[in-house]
Amino acid sequence: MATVIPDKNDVRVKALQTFAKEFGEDATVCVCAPGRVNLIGEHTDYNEGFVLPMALPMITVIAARPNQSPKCVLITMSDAIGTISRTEFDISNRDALKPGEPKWANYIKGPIANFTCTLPGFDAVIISSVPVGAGLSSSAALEVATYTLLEALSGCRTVKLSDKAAACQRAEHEFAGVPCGIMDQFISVMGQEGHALLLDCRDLSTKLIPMVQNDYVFLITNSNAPHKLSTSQYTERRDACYAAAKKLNLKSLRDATIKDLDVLKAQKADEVLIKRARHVITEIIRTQAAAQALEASDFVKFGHLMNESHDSLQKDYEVSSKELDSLVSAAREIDGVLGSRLTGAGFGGCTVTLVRKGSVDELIKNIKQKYSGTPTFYVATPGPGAREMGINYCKCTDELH
Ligand code: NG1
Repeated sequence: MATVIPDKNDVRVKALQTFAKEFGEDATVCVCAPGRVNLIGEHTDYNEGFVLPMALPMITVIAARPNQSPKCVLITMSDAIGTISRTEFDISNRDALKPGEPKWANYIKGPIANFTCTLPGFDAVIISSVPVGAGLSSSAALEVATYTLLEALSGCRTVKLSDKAAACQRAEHEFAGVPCGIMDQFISVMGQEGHALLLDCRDLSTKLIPMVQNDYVFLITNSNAPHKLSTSQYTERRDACYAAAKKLNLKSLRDATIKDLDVLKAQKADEVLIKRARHVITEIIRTQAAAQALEASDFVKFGHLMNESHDSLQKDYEVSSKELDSLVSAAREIDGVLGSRLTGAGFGGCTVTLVRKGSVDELIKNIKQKYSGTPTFYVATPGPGAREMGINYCKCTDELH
């Protein structure tokens, strides 16, 4: 059986209740932002290519209240162990904000430093149902939830949603030290219930693709294997792409075609560089084809493209791991599975599998038998992007409703 994703209202009520308990008064604002799963289009966002993610029903919720001080007082509760962590910092001079300890607070400091309107000091409680370090964008969910909170507290709402995503991406670059593309923050801001989103990372144009009722679902499998060396390996991959584009005299690999691989070979470019470029060039083509297949409900084609994507990430981009490969091969053994691939940066984290609804239990059983670790499973349904939530809840009992 797949893990039951915590109900969004339960996460909201828990954040509001924890706020009242810890700060002795009620929160006046409550916001949330979702994690995401990328269906196809991996390591293409920082190459100005296409990506096809969807927002998840797993969310990060922040309950808050202005505190008439220049301070930001933050409390986060880790769902897994139920422990509370608290920190505070001064926001009267936001230019002076710097990343530091605890690390989780950097994902809040970053958006604060990148927010341009006047802000009051505030108390806040953060609770999340997005698994951390699983390639489901828990960091983007926290950055975008924070930015949404700042908009609500200041009344200064960003007109262009892509500007909001870009500010949160800058926060990730500057305060988490990860030179990521725009995908995670963008889908966390722009996700729409019942839809995947084709995003052109060059001009940030989008196309919503309805996930109509059908016989198939996307199953996310968390390997629960830690990311190893992911930031340095990520930077290395990104730099190889930039170097390949430079050799081809192109602004980015988005402008490259398959024929350019021969140009690189003729230039006697490093074999590794050619492999990295081949992944990106073919993945951009695959992602556009996959979006068309999804629109046409051609799931067989979509699954085939997912398989090709994984194989390219494994052999050419070399970001898979033995855990991810083992999950993918166990999935592909099942009859009702149309395609399976790693999702996110790789080096650990999750896979995503397109499977007939009636075969989900058999798929989970087979993975549990073949995989040496302890995986967790989620059926992914597309949820909405960041938003304000209500602050009312029943206070008649301490229990959740
Ligand atoms: P995850 O899997 O969330 O670490 C990373 C990047 C994305 C994108 C994908 C690969 C971060 C925060 N995000 O995602 O921008 O490049 O890898 O497609 O590093």
